[in-house]
Amino acid sequence: ATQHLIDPALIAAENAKHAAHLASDYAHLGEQLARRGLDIDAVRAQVAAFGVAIPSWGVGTGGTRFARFPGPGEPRHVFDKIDDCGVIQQLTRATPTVSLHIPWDLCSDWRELREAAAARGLAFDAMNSNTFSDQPGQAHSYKFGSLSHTDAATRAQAVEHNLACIEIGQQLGSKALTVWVGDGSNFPGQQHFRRAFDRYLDSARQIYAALPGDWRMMLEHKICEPAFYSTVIQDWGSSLLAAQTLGPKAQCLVDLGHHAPNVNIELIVARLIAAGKLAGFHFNDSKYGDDDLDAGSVSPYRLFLVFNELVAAAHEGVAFDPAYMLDQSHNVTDPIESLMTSAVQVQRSYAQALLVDRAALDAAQDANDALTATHLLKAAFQTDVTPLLQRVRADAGAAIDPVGAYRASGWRQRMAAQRPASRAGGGGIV
Ligand code: LRH
Ligand code: MN
Ligand code: MN
Repeated sequence: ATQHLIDPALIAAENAKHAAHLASDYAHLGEQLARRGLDIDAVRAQVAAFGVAIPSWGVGTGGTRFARFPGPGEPRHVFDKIDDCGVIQQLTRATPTVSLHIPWDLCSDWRELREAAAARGLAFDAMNSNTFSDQPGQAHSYKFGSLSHTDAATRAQAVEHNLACIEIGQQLGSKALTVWVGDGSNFPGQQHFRRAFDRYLDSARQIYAALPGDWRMMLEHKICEPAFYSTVIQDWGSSLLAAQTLGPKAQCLVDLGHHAPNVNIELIVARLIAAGKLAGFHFNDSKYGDDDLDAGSVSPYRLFLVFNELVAAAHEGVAFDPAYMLDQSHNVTDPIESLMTSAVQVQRSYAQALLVDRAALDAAQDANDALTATHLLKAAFQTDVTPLLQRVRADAGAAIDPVGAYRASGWRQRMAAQRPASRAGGGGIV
């Protein structure tokens, strides 16, 4: 049975305050969409079926290389993190899974964790390995790399860690391993580019060989950081090369913040879909680099354009199954509020993309009518789908206004009293 972390009566009372407005706003939006030949209830059903995974490391305060300012009531361990994720899921019903990071989320009883999560309506998405920071007592340092290290014993240790992550994931019902490595170099000449990539492939092959039959290996690229001159898997080109070399279970994961500013991410998404190699996403937003800001907080149109590619491919019958995850870090907001906001934003972008008139867009593209084509996208993006999202939540027993209900619930204050401040929290650098 589901354990309610937030009193359902409180959610119902909060929702009652908005119910009358929601009914008329939804009816009005339905009328607008009907005029455009769209059935609001059909769109609502698609949005209701959509979910995005919460990163376990997101429920703590992240911090930067310069400082971390812990917030009150931060999770002390993975069970606390699951509670916070459960709150996010209860209030949004848009986040049915959690993505764990090992060893940040190590615990002594995985069965107990799986049961605790299930009781909060949560299952486990991709496992994330960490060979980008050293753990206490570790035999070999990752200072100069992990899967691509020049030293064979260091590479073997990094491979071993990934195998351990797969094993944990199997106990949790996960079906994927996400591998991001910080390997690279800081100075021209420091690293032999081709040899480093070959060593990476050799290590990745060993991980790939240990994947259970129904698992995927998601290769996550990132332009830089911590290596600031060259990175081994720096972009989707290297990622795709690696995924193609490894085999069909290896695919490329797109973290939106892992590109140079102004890179056309939606085009990368289209290319990966066409290659059958789109693993999924880490959603976040950024102004400069891997800023890990809330999804759509800086460039909501870009997020919409990514979803436009996904919806177009699905509409055209392309078979693909991307994993949707958030990956963000919070320095100035309550992590639960930010994660709920991002989940709703991702849902919003998906809903907007469902409103694009595909037949009209095809016709405009074929006729080289650039203005009409771009207006068709804008028409969808500029539609305020808020009532539709609110209705999806209300129908699912979630909060019409998740942040409002969360604040009214006093969850953070309760946790501040129950969870004494500790050094735990964000989990480290993200
Ligand atoms: C790397 C990254 C990757 C890590 C996470 C903590 O910047 O995006 O996904 O696992 O941050
Ligand atoms: Mn990421
Ligand atoms: Mn990142």
